[in-house]
Amino acid sequence: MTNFKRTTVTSALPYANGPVHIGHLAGVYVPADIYVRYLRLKGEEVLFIGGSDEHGVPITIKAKKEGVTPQDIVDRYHGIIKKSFEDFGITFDIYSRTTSRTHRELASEIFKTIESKGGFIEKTNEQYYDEAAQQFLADRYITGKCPHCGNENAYGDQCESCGASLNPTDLINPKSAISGNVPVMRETKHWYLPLDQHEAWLRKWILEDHKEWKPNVYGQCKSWLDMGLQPRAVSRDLDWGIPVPVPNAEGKVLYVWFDAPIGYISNTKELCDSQPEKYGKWEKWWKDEDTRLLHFIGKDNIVFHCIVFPSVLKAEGSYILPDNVPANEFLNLEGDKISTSRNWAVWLHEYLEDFPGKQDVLRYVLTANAPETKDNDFTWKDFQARNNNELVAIFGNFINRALVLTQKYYDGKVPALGELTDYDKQTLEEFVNVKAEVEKLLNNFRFRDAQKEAMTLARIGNKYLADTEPWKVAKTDMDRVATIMHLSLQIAANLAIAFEPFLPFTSEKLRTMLGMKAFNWADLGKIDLLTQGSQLGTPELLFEKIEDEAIEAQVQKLLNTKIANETASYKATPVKEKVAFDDFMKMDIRVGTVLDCQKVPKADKLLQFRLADGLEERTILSGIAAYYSNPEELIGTQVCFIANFEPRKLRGVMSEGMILSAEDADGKLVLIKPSVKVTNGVEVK
Ligand code: B3M
Ligand code: ZN
Repeated sequence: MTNFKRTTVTSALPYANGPVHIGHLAGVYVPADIYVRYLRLKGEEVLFIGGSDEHGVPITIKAKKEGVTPQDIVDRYHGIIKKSFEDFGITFDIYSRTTSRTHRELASEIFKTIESKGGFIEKTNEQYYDEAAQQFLADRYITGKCPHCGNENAYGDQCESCGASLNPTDLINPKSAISGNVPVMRETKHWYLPLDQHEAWLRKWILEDHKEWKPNVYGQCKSWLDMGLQPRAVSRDLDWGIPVPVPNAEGKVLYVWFDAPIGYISNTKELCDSQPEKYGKWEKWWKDEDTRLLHFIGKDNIVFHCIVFPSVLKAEGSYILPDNVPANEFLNLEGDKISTSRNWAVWLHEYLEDFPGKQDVLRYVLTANAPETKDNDFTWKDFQARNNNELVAIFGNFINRALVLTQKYYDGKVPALGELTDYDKQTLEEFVNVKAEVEKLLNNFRFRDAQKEAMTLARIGNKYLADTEPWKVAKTDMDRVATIMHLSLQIAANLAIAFEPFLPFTSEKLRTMLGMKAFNWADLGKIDLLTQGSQLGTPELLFEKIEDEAIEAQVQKLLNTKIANETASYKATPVKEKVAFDDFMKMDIRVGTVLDCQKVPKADKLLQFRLADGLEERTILSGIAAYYSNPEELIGTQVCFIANFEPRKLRGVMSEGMILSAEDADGKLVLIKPSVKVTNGVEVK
């Protein structure tokens, strides 16, 4: 859409069953916030809608685990999440929740409208029911054996061991997670949105009319559409959610993915109803053809925002459809998928405890590494490098020099602009292009490149000072210094504007330090932002170096998480009966070097070792062949063995001892080796 009057920006409503982490910020909230700040700076009419998604099964499961109510859970996390967003400068116009009355009413109303227009089909089918608990079981509430990998604790929707997505009826020996009983099949009725009936217009709308959508979004939609759409149930048998608002629907609630996106609308309504003079009627943000609707989401939500929700809106009949859905891929953490259940994450509230005041550093790094076109990795090393080499060494260094030199030579007053040299003109030319480039990138939701481009302003400034060397010129030509400092300060003022969307806290500090009043996007690129003679504030460092220790502490924290996870998933066997010291000393354990190692013919478990044992050589057979597919590779390594083990004949070969290995949690055997090379034949004590 090119001619629009206003923009409604939504960002995915996070589930209120845990705090938010860097993956959320990088994928959804920082890009949405950058975009909204940019539009506001341009003076456009824009609304930024957020909120918590407070229904759904994961919340009831968490509540059950903790022995509290679902309401307790969502109250707790709604507060934590809201605060994290505020702390990171995510400027929602409203951050509300899907348990609000406005939302319950609006979601019910939309359901009823669609229902009255015949937009749903009702179907009865059989589902698992727990007779003891007297309730139907959500997929997550049924566990059993995975038909693919044999994992005994697979869920009715997915096996977390092999990743297979499942139906509850696929499980072998299904059990109710509530009572532990074997569930029975019982008939139940549900409302379905017949997506198959929407397929034709969706195909045209997305595949023909929205070819400009990001390739990852367009591609996912296309593959869904090409597979053919099926009716989707929009109700569930559950006691947490919005009751299905029609007669004969006892015990049924709206499916969380039906009500959650409507939360965008309800939150808009809540805002507009409370401040009509400021925001106008809510309908103008959702029903006016001149309004452009944008959904910022992560890639796992694409189908719901591009196919399901638009079909709901279309079936209702009075709403606009999204103009674009700039979804991102995923951010990984130190090479591993971020996971709430495995605590593999950098939590926003914890980050701020460890790096107080450094919101912008994280915003910067997450944008510089944004998973815009493919999954990306966050590492603490990269975080440190970007802070130290880019924010400190380029941005911060330039600003600091510009301000400190102005302080030194001109008492902190903006000096007069004299005649421009060719080099000045050349610098200004480079600098003027930046605005158009940043804009073009922002308009195409390419935040990562946009920030990089904005950063060239700082590079230009830094280079300008390094090349013109005002501290040397000051010895001979103060008029020239005035011009250099004047231009540098104008570049600094431009940085405050260009970075407002990306690094709002820094931009604000810089604005104050430069004594600038409010500014807008149209000012970007100008070199008369500061007037001659105006007084600057006190120079302060914008960024500070992050030391190795701080980074090592973060890496260590993650390592501890890994160890804790491994310990939690492995139950060590009980310790055996005590042995006396003398008994232990009877064991003669020594170190030897592998001289040769081969598979024993016709014995698929055994490896035959030839060891240098410090005295002569000996042969030992060991049942570890399954774990070392290239036995030759063991030649030259040192192992530990029991030297006085009664020799025994295996497969016709005399085995003189026993090689020690550890049995890992998954049953795999690994050889025990000394941590550094030692002399063959030394004892292990
Ligand atoms: N709560 C899933 C998520 O947090 C879901 C998004 C709803 S957007 C309307 O990723
Ligand atoms: Zn499995």
